[in-house]
Amino acid sequence: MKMTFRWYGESDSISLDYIRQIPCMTGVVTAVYSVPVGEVWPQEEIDKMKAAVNAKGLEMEVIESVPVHEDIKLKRGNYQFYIDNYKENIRRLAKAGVKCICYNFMPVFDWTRSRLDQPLPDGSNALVYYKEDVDKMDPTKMTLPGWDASYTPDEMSGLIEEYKKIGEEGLWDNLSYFINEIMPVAVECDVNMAIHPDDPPWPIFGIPRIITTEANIDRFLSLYDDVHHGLTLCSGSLGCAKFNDYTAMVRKYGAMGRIHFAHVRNIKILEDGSFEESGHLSECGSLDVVEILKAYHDTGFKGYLRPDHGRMIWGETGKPGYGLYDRALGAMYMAGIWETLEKGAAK
Ligand SMILES: [Mn+2]
Repeated sequence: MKMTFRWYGESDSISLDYIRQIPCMTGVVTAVYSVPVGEVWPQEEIDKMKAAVNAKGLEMEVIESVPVHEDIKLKRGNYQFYIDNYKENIRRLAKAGVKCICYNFMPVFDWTRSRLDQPLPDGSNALVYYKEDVDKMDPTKMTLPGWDASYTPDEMSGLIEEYKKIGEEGLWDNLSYFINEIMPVAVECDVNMAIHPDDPPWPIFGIPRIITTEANIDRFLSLYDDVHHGLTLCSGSLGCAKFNDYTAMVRKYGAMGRIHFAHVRNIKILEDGSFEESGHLSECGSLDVVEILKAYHDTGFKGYLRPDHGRMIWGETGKPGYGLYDRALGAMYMAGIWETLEKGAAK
Protein backbone atom coordinates (compact mmCIF):
# COMPACT_ATOMS: atom_id res chain seq x y z
CA MET A 1 0.00 0.00 0.00
CA LYS A 2 1.18 3.48 -0.82
CA MET A 3 -0.39 6.34 1.16
CA THR A 4 -1.23 9.39 -0.93
CA PHE A 5 -2.97 12.74 -0.54
CA ARG A 6 -5.10 14.65 -3.01
CA TRP A 7 -3.52 17.91 -4.10
CA TYR A 8 -5.24 20.48 -6.31
CA GLY A 9 -2.06 21.86 -7.86
CA GLU A 10 -0.28 25.15 -7.30
CA SER A 11 -3.56 26.94 -6.52
CA ASP A 12 -4.34 24.54 -3.64
CA SER A 13 -4.17 26.37 -0.31
CA ILE A 14 -2.49 23.24 1.07
CA SER A 15 1.09 23.24 -0.12
CA LEU A 16 3.32 20.32 -0.99
CA ASP A 17 5.48 21.48 1.92
CA TYR A 18 2.63 20.71 4.30
CA ILE A 19 1.71 17.43 2.65
CA ARG A 20 5.28 16.11 2.83
CA GLN A 21 5.24 16.71 6.60
CA ILE A 22 2.51 14.13 7.13
CA PRO A 23 4.48 10.99 8.04
CA CYS A 24 3.65 8.08 5.69
CA MET A 25 2.97 10.15 2.56
CA THR A 26 4.56 8.70 -0.58
CA GLY A 27 2.94 10.96 -3.11
CA VAL A 28 0.11 13.17 -4.25
CA VAL A 29 -2.93 12.51 -6.37
CA THR A 30 -3.51 15.41 -8.73
CA ALA A 31 -4.51 16.60 -12.21
CA VAL A 32 -3.90 19.34 -14.75
CA TYR A 33 -6.64 21.83 -13.90
CA SER A 34 -5.93 24.55 -16.46
CA VAL A 35 -7.30 22.66 -19.48
CA PRO A 36 -11.04 22.46 -20.34
CA VAL A 37 -12.68 19.03 -20.03
CA GLY A 38 -12.01 16.90 -23.08
CA GLU A 39 -8.87 18.68 -24.32
CA VAL A 40 -5.39 17.20 -24.49
CA TRP A 41 -3.17 18.10 -21.53
CA PRO A 42 0.07 19.84 -22.62
CA GLN A 43 3.05 17.56 -21.94
CA GLU A 44 5.01 20.50 -20.51
CA GLU A 45 2.22 21.13 -17.93
CA ILE A 46 2.30 17.48 -16.87
CA ASP A 47 6.09 17.44 -16.66
CA LYS A 48 6.23 20.73 -14.77
CA MET A 49 3.80 19.46 -12.16
CA LYS A 50 5.70 16.19 -11.79
CA ALA A 51 8.97 18.09 -11.31
CA ALA A 52 7.39 20.30 -8.62
CA VAL A 53 6.02 17.24 -6.79
CA ASN A 54 9.27 15.25 -7.10
CA ALA A 55 11.28 18.26 -5.86
CA LYS A 56 9.47 17.88 -2.53
CA GLY A 57 10.33 14.20 -2.27
CA LEU A 58 6.84 13.06 -3.32
CA GLU A 59 5.65 10.93 -6.25
CA MET A 60 3.03 11.75 -8.87
CA GLU A 61 1.92 8.27 -9.88
CA VAL A 62 -1.84 8.75 -9.60
CA ILE A 63 -4.00 11.17 -11.55
CA GLU A 64 -7.49 12.04 -10.30
CA SER A 65 -9.19 12.65 -12.54
CA VAL A 66 -8.92 12.72 -16.27
CA PRO A 67 -12.55 13.79 -16.71
CA VAL A 68 -14.75 12.18 -19.34
CA HIS A 69 -16.51 14.67 -21.63
CA GLU A 70 -20.33 14.59 -21.62
CA ASP A 71 -20.27 13.91 -25.39
CA ILE A 72 -18.53 10.58 -24.64
CA LYS A 73 -21.06 9.68 -21.94
CA LEU A 74 -23.94 10.51 -24.29
CA LYS A 75 -22.11 9.21 -27.40
CA ARG A 76 -23.13 12.29 -29.33
CA GLY A 77 -21.48 15.13 -31.23
CA ASN A 78 -17.68 15.04 -31.05
CA TYR A 79 -17.40 11.90 -28.93
CA GLN A 80 -14.79 10.23 -31.14
CA PHE A 81 -12.61 13.36 -31.05
CA TYR A 82 -12.82 13.43 -27.25
CA ILE A 83 -12.04 9.71 -26.99
CA ASP A 84 -8.96 10.21 -29.16
CA ASN A 85 -7.92 13.08 -26.86
CA TYR A 86 -8.46 10.78 -23.88
CA LYS A 87 -6.13 8.17 -25.36
CA GLU A 88 -3.52 10.84 -25.96
CA ASN A 89 -3.79 11.94 -22.32
CA ILE A 90 -3.17 8.35 -21.20
CA ARG A 91 -0.04 8.20 -23.39
CA ARG A 92 1.27 11.54 -22.14
CA LEU A 93 0.67 10.71 -18.48
CA ALA A 94 2.37 7.33 -18.91
CA LYS A 95 5.37 9.13 -20.37
CA ALA A 96 5.55 11.14 -17.12
CA GLY A 97 5.55 7.96 -15.03
CA VAL A 98 1.88 7.93 -14.07
CA LYS A 99 0.75 4.41 -13.11
CA CYS A 100 -2.92 4.90 -12.29
CA ILE A 101 -5.69 7.12 -13.67
CA CYS A 102 -8.91 7.65 -11.73
CA TYR A 103 -12.03 8.71 -13.63
CA ASN A 104 -15.77 8.46 -13.29
CA PHE A 105 -18.76 8.03 -15.57
CA MET A 106 -21.32 10.00 -13.59
CA PRO A 107 -23.71 11.93 -15.84
CA VAL A 108 -23.56 15.72 -15.40
CA PHE A 109 -23.12 15.80 -11.65
CA ASP A 110 -20.11 14.69 -9.75
CA TRP A 111 -20.58 13.98 -6.03
CA THR A 112 -23.75 15.44 -4.57
CA ARG A 113 -24.47 16.68 -1.04
CA SER A 114 -27.26 18.77 0.51
CA ARG A 115 -24.88 20.84 2.60
CA LEU A 116 -21.10 21.30 2.60
CA ASP A 117 -20.62 22.70 6.10
CA GLN A 118 -23.12 21.02 8.40
CA PRO A 119 -22.10 21.73 12.02
CA LEU A 120 -21.49 18.53 13.99
CA PRO A 121 -21.89 18.17 17.77
CA ASP A 122 -18.13 18.51 18.39
CA GLY A 123 -17.97 21.89 16.65
CA SER A 124 -16.43 20.60 13.43
CA ASN A 125 -18.36 20.72 10.19
CA ALA A 126 -18.74 18.27 7.34
CA LEU A 127 -20.45 17.44 4.09
CA VAL A 128 -23.84 15.81 4.52
CA TYR A 129 -26.54 14.30 2.35
CA TYR A 130 -30.00 14.74 3.82
CA LYS A 131 -32.49 13.05 1.52
CA GLU A 132 -35.30 15.46 2.34
CA ASP A 133 -33.16 18.44 1.31
CA VAL A 134 -31.80 16.82 -1.86
CA ASP A 135 -35.38 16.03 -2.95
CA LYS A 136 -36.10 19.77 -2.85
CA MET A 137 -33.02 20.76 -4.86
CA ASP A 138 -33.35 22.06 -8.42
CA PRO A 139 -30.16 21.02 -10.26
CA THR A 140 -30.75 23.56 -13.04
CA LYS A 141 -30.53 26.46 -10.61
CA MET A 142 -27.55 25.56 -8.47
CA THR A 143 -24.03 24.23 -8.53
CA LEU A 144 -21.74 22.33 -6.19
CA PRO A 145 -17.94 22.11 -6.21
CA GLY A 146 -17.00 19.39 -8.66
CA TRP A 147 -19.97 20.17 -10.89
CA ASP A 148 -19.48 21.84 -14.25
CA ALA A 149 -20.81 25.35 -13.63
CA SER A 150 -20.66 26.41 -17.26
CA TYR A 151 -24.22 25.38 -18.22
CA THR A 152 -27.14 27.79 -18.40
CA PRO A 153 -30.36 26.54 -16.72
CA ASP A 154 -31.78 25.70 -20.18
CA GLU A 155 -28.67 23.78 -21.23
CA MET A 156 -28.73 21.91 -17.93
CA SER A 157 -32.39 20.93 -18.39
CA GLY A 158 -31.63 19.73 -21.92
CA LEU A 159 -28.68 17.67 -20.75
CA ILE A 160 -30.73 16.06 -17.97
CA GLU A 161 -33.46 15.18 -20.49
CA GLU A 162 -30.91 13.53 -22.80
CA TYR A 163 -29.73 11.26 -20.00
CA LYS A 164 -33.26 10.41 -18.99
CA LYS A 165 -33.90 9.43 -22.61
CA ILE A 166 -30.90 7.05 -22.95
CA GLY A 167 -31.53 5.56 -19.48
CA GLU A 168 -29.31 3.06 -17.71
CA GLU A 169 -28.89 0.69 -20.64
CA GLY A 170 -27.93 3.53 -22.96
CA LEU A 171 -25.34 4.68 -20.46
CA TRP A 172 -23.95 1.12 -20.22
CA ASP A 173 -23.63 0.97 -24.01
CA ASN A 174 -21.72 4.25 -24.09
CA LEU A 175 -19.47 3.21 -21.21
CA SER A 176 -18.72 -0.09 -22.92
CA TYR A 177 -17.80 1.68 -26.15
CA PHE A 178 -15.50 4.09 -24.29
CA ILE A 179 -13.80 1.29 -22.32
CA ASN A 180 -13.16 -0.82 -25.40
CA GLU A 181 -11.65 2.21 -27.14
CA ILE A 182 -9.30 3.36 -24.36
CA MET A 183 -8.24 0.11 -22.68
CA PRO A 184 -5.91 -1.17 -25.42
CA VAL A 185 -3.98 2.11 -25.09
CA ALA A 186 -3.87 1.85 -21.30
CA VAL A 187 -2.65 -1.76 -21.52
CA GLU A 188 0.03 -0.81 -24.02
CA CYS A 189 1.17 2.04 -21.74
CA ASP A 190 0.89 -0.17 -18.63
CA VAL A 191 -1.44 2.34 -16.94
CA ASN A 192 -4.14 1.11 -14.56
CA MET A 193 -7.51 2.69 -15.26
CA ALA A 194 -9.54 2.96 -12.05
CA ILE A 195 -13.18 4.00 -12.26
CA HIS A 196 -14.60 5.81 -9.24
CA PRO A 197 -18.07 4.69 -8.14
CA ASP A 198 -20.99 7.09 -8.33
CA ASP A 199 -21.38 9.22 -5.23
CA PRO A 200 -23.93 8.60 -3.80
CA PRO A 201 -24.54 5.18 -5.40
CA TRP A 202 -28.13 5.73 -6.48
CA PRO A 203 -29.84 7.78 -9.22
CA ILE A 204 -30.33 11.45 -8.43
CA PHE A 205 -32.62 13.97 -10.13
CA GLY A 206 -33.99 11.13 -12.26
CA ILE A 207 -30.66 10.66 -14.07
CA PRO A 208 -29.21 7.14 -14.42
CA ARG A 209 -26.17 6.15 -12.38
CA ILE A 210 -24.59 2.75 -12.93
CA ILE A 211 -21.36 2.28 -10.93
CA THR A 212 -23.32 1.73 -7.77
CA THR A 213 -23.53 -1.88 -6.54
CA GLU A 214 -21.61 -5.15 -6.52
CA ALA A 215 -23.71 -6.54 -9.38
CA ASN A 216 -23.02 -3.45 -11.47
CA ILE A 217 -19.30 -3.47 -10.68
CA ASP A 218 -19.20 -7.13 -11.79
CA ARG A 219 -20.83 -6.05 -15.03
CA PHE A 220 -18.38 -3.16 -15.39
CA LEU A 221 -15.33 -5.41 -14.96
CA SER A 222 -16.70 -7.84 -17.54
CA LEU A 223 -16.57 -5.09 -20.17
CA TYR A 224 -12.84 -5.67 -20.68
CA ASP A 225 -10.78 -8.67 -19.69
CA ASP A 226 -7.51 -7.24 -18.41
CA VAL A 227 -6.33 -6.32 -14.91
CA HIS A 228 -5.52 -2.79 -16.08
CA HIS A 229 -9.31 -2.36 -16.29
CA GLY A 230 -10.07 -1.77 -12.64
CA LEU A 231 -11.44 0.23 -9.77
CA THR A 232 -11.04 3.13 -7.42
CA LEU A 233 -12.90 1.50 -4.56
CA CYS A 234 -14.29 4.39 -2.51
CA SER A 235 -15.72 3.60 0.92
CA GLY A 236 -17.24 7.06 1.11
CA SER A 237 -19.32 6.47 -2.02
CA LEU A 238 -20.18 2.77 -1.97
CA GLY A 239 -20.30 2.67 1.82
CA CYS A 240 -23.05 5.25 2.21
CA ALA A 241 -25.67 2.76 1.02
CA LYS A 242 -26.69 -0.05 3.36
CA PHE A 243 -27.10 -2.42 0.38
CA ASN A 244 -23.33 -2.30 -0.24
CA ASP A 245 -20.90 -4.35 1.87
CA TYR A 246 -17.72 -2.40 1.20
CA THR A 247 -15.40 -4.76 3.09
CA ALA A 248 -16.72 -7.75 1.14
CA MET A 249 -16.07 -5.84 -2.08
CA VAL A 250 -12.48 -5.17 -1.03
CA ARG A 251 -11.96 -8.91 -0.49
CA LYS A 252 -13.62 -9.90 -3.76
CA TYR A 253 -12.12 -7.34 -6.14
CA GLY A 254 -8.82 -7.26 -4.24
CA ALA A 255 -8.40 -11.01 -4.78
CA MET A 256 -9.00 -10.39 -8.50
CA GLY A 257 -6.26 -7.72 -8.56
CA ARG A 258 -8.73 -5.17 -9.85
CA ILE A 259 -8.46 -2.53 -7.11
CA HIS A 260 -5.77 -0.04 -8.09
CA PHE A 261 -6.73 2.88 -5.90
CA ALA A 262 -8.48 2.93 -2.52
CA HIS A 263 -10.42 5.87 -1.11
CA VAL A 264 -11.13 5.26 2.55
CA ARG A 265 -13.08 7.32 5.02
CA ASN A 266 -15.91 6.74 7.45
CA ILE A 267 -19.51 7.69 7.02
CA LYS A 268 -22.49 7.79 9.35
CA ILE A 269 -25.63 6.36 7.77
CA LEU A 270 -28.81 7.82 9.27
CA GLU A 271 -32.20 6.16 9.75
CA ASP A 272 -33.79 7.38 6.51
CA GLY A 273 -30.76 6.55 4.34
CA SER A 274 -29.29 10.06 4.62
CA PHE A 275 -25.64 10.25 5.63
CA GLU A 276 -23.00 12.46 7.22
CA GLU A 277 -19.27 12.36 6.57
CA SER A 278 -17.63 11.58 9.91
CA GLY A 279 -14.17 11.29 11.40
CA HIS A 280 -12.15 8.29 10.16
CA LEU A 281 -12.14 6.40 13.48
CA SER A 282 -14.42 3.34 13.31
CA GLU A 283 -16.55 4.40 16.26
CA CYS A 284 -17.32 7.76 14.59
CA GLY A 285 -19.35 6.22 11.79
CA SER A 286 -21.06 3.17 10.30
CA LEU A 287 -17.97 1.56 8.74
CA ASP A 288 -15.34 -0.54 10.51
CA VAL A 289 -12.10 0.96 9.20
CA VAL A 290 -9.93 -1.73 10.82
CA GLU A 291 -11.91 -4.47 9.03
CA ILE A 292 -11.60 -2.53 5.78
CA LEU A 293 -7.82 -2.22 6.05
CA LYS A 294 -7.54 -5.85 7.13
CA ALA A 295 -9.33 -6.82 3.92
CA TYR A 296 -6.87 -4.77 1.87
CA HIS A 297 -3.96 -6.26 3.77
CA ASP A 298 -5.20 -9.85 3.49
CA THR A 299 -5.57 -9.50 -0.27
CA GLY A 300 -2.02 -8.20 -0.62
CA PHE A 301 -3.04 -4.72 -1.73
CA LYS A 302 -0.13 -3.00 -3.50
CA GLY A 303 -2.06 -0.03 -4.88
CA TYR A 304 -2.53 3.54 -3.70
CA LEU A 305 -4.68 4.61 -0.80
CA ARG A 306 -5.81 8.06 0.16
CA PRO A 307 -8.02 9.46 2.88
CA ASP A 308 -11.14 10.51 1.02
CA HIS A 309 -12.87 13.62 2.34
CA GLY A 310 -12.24 15.03 5.80
CA ARG A 311 -14.25 17.26 8.11
CA MET A 312 -13.25 20.87 8.73
CA ILE A 313 -11.67 20.99 12.18
CA TRP A 314 -9.57 23.39 14.28
CA GLY A 315 -11.11 26.41 12.54
CA GLU A 316 -9.76 25.49 9.14
CA THR A 317 -11.56 26.87 6.10
CA GLY A 318 -11.14 25.94 2.45
CA LYS A 319 -12.31 23.50 -0.16
CA PRO A 320 -15.15 21.43 1.35
CA GLY A 321 -13.93 17.94 2.21
CA TYR A 322 -10.35 18.79 1.35
CA GLY A 323 -8.87 20.50 4.39
CA LEU A 324 -5.45 19.51 5.66
CA TYR A 325 -6.03 18.58 9.29
CA ASP A 326 -8.74 15.95 9.29
CA ARG A 327 -7.39 14.20 6.21
CA ALA A 328 -3.94 14.13 7.83
CA LEU A 329 -5.47 12.60 10.97
CA GLY A 330 -7.21 10.02 8.78
CA ALA A 331 -4.02 9.18 6.92
CA MET A 332 -2.09 8.66 10.15
CA TYR A 333 -4.87 6.57 11.70
CA MET A 334 -4.85 4.30 8.67
CA ALA A 335 -1.06 4.20 8.53
CA GLY A 336 -1.11 3.08 12.17
CA ILE A 337 -3.55 0.28 11.45
CA TRP A 338 -1.46 -0.78 8.45
CA GLU A 339 1.77 -0.86 10.45
CA THR A 340 0.08 -3.06 13.04
CA LEU A 341 -1.12 -5.43 10.32
CA GLU A 342 2.33 -5.55 8.70
CA LYS A 343 4.07 -6.33 11.97
CA GLY A 344 1.45 -8.91 12.88
CA ALA A 345 1.97 -10.65 9.55
CA ALA A 346 5.76 -10.64 9.95
CA LYS A 347 5.61 -12.57 13.23
MN1 LIG B 1 -13.83 8.90 -3.35
